[in-house]
Amino acid sequence: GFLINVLKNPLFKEGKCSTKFIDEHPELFEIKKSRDRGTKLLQFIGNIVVNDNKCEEKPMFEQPHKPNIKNNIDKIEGSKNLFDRLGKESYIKKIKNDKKLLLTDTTMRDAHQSLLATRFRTYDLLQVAKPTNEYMKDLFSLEMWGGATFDVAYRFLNESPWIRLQKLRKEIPDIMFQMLFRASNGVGYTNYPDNVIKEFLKESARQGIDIFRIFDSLNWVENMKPSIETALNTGKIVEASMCYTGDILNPEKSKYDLEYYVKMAKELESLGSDIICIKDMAGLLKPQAAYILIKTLKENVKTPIHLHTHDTSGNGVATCLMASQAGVDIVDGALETMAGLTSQPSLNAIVESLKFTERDTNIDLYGYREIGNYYADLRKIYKKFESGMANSCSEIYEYEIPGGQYSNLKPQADSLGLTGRFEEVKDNYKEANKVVGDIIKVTPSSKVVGDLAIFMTKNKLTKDNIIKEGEKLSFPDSVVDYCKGMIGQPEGGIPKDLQRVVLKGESPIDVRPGLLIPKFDFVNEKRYLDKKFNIKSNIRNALSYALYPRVYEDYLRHFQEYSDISKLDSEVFFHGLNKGEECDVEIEDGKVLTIKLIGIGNVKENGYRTVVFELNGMSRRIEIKDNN
Ligand code: 3PY
Ligand code: ZN
Repeated sequence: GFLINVLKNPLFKEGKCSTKFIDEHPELFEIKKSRDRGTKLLQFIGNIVVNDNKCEEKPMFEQPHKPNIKNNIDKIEGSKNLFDRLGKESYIKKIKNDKKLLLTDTTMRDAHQSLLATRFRTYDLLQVAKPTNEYMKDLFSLEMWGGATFDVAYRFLNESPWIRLQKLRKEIPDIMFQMLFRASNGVGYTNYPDNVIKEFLKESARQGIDIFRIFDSLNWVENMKPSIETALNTGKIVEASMCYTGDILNPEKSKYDLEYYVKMAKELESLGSDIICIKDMAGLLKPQAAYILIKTLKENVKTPIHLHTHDTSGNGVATCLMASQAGVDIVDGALETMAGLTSQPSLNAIVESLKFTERDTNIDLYGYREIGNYYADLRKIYKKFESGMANSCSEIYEYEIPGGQYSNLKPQADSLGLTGRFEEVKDNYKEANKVVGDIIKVTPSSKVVGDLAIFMTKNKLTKDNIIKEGEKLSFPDSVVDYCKGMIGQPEGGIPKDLQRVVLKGESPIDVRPGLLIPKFDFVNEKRYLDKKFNIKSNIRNALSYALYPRVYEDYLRHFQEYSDISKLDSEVFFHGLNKGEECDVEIEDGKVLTIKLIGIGNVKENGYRTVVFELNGMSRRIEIKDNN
């Protein structure tokens, strides 16, 4: 195509073509470029058709509901406009004085992280970004970034989380954006160099994050300090978090009692945190406990309090309502079609419950339902990522497994040869928690307990024999890291006898790991990426590489091989095409490729199949290796 276009070009025919010809006519390159992109997309789709669908019919889906936009939407000021207009201090004061309960919607982050293995693609979030901006202006914030979304975007969706942030920011200018940040673990699973953590926070603020929810997986405040300080320096809102575990009502669970949380909240306040968050990642905060905890915190700290919980037990809405009664300032919920089970409690239910009370949110649910209907349809396309959990589960109080991990632990156990032994793994999770010293369990400390539980199940270890039997065994990496002090220091310290059998002579650290990890060399690492991938890296490329070197290189390679697949709609992205079916792909503004699957050939001797497509009406044959 490219050559033919050049040859057919009248200037070329007249012999006026020199090497300059192409310089002056970049559109010819455009044709080549888009043809290349077309071929790459056909490769990508062909691969799904042959290898994922095994040449069989895929299910068909309806177009997700398009939210209806009324033209008489109340013109209220969005939280971001308000924050920008008032400045931080007055804005925080206003939150405190507000009678109404404020809400954060987690649909774009924790809800799909908890229900659909974090798989929502930017493409789908953008489809409802404008209605979200119009209808959900009265929210305190949208939690839409951070946590596992950063990793999953690159690793499984082959798209850039930075571009997600930029695009959503453009479409949703009026509502504050909130992210979840794992302090020195960033948006990863391990301690990173201090300079990576700092640059990450600064760049996230520049790209549009307004609120940083910062937690440490062991509630070790020392490990949170650099993040809190850097985030405060960006001028954005900092929500330092206390992860909730145990049960303040249960006298037998005395390690994490009311006093523990009050002390921690005061410490976080003294570090300058604008808001204190109670991060109940496993949904362990029972309604009455929420009332007592919030009432007591309100008597002891001046900052607003933001509650995050999960609905795993089915008590989520009740917990939010009791918290509201005790004076909590903000709670998290998810749109009802993405709420419940291991996700957040239903925002719609909370709004309805508070109508005609003194904490009435004054939210008109019409638009929320319109957007919710979109997600209900969308969720069908993502069905293969549902955990299969069909009902709420009050046994979570016993196991203390965080929402995201709960739905993941079974497949993880299955994949490690423990199919049918999930009950044992769960019991061992409880025992493993005792072995490591009854710790806070949230990414990444929850992995330590989960890995140890699986290890105990496989090796028939119990709490009572693990120290003796453990002498001969090498423990999972996460457990070794924990014992070394590389995840930080838990309340009460790491049990000494465990440390001894796990480390086998190696000495642990007791300082903040960030003090020992060498700085990341941004200049050199950028140079490396530029050379290897023929790109021009900016700070965001470098940060992604710093956090996930292997995953990020794989992403760049995938991009080179298949081009920008974030432009495909999710039905095609996850399920490919059926014979005779076509799709449009807008590869850039106004430039649309129409792709139609015509037929799939038999496997040839070389193991390949010829897949025939039409690309903008022209027949194209693509060779796809059949891996089945
Ligand atoms: C995360 O760290 O991703 C979490 O959601 C923890 O609860
Ligand atoms: Zn959560």
